[in-house]
Amino acid sequence: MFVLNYNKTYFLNSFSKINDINIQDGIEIAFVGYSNSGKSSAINALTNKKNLARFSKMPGRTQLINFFQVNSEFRIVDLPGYGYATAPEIVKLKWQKILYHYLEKRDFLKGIILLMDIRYPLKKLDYKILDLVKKRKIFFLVLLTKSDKMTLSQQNHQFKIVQNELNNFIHDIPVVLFSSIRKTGINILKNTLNLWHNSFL
Ligand SMILES: Nc1nc2c(ncn2[C@@H]2O[C@H](COP(=O)(O)OP(=O)(O)OP(=O)(O)O)[C@@H](O)[C@H]2O)c(=O)[nH]1
Ligand SMILES: [Mg+2]
Repeated sequence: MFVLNYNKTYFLNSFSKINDINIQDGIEIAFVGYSNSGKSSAINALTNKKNLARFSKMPGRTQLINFFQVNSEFRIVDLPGYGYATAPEIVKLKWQKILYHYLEKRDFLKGIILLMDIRYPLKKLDYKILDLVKKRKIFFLVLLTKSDKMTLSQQNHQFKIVQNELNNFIHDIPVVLFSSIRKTGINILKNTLNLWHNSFL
């Protein structure tokens, strides 16, 4: 099996409009989830970089579609979080539209990683992503982030609740307990991306 070297990932480009995206080859995997769910931190942890993807205590930090190149044909994409609570409604809706447009239409998108804060999983807009995954033939993985905020027994309890609920929706969705701080779940994330990448070789 070909193993990707995530440490070599570098920033490629950012776009604020779908039509501006001029990258037209290879495959890409998007990190999706509510604002503050830990997308940028997960990309930093995956790539072993402190600040490749910008993260912040201020929700709504990521405001562009950011592309990172892992190797010549494999990219990861950091998306703006949805549902940033205190953004003006019109800004929220604009970004949701851009996000769904990208997730629905982008041909090079072959996989979605849905990140949910383990304390607040399965909110309204997460279900919209599940709907979209059902419609598109696309790889899918769920990370329950910030697992370090809970005890192990709380984590396992929450894990089962989420897995059961997801199973009602789509069968056999892989769910992973994840923490960027403790690096929990990083190896599963890497192995999953390696498998996805290999399926296109
Ligand atoms: N305890 C803990 N905090 C985390 C973890 N991952 C991220 N955080 C914190 O959560 C906050 C948000 O993280 P980001 O990575 O910026 O979240 P994001 O999903 O990219 O947010 P947007 O760009 O606004 O969509 C930051 O303060 C991070 O330090 C984690 O695994 N554990
Ligand atoms: Mg971000």
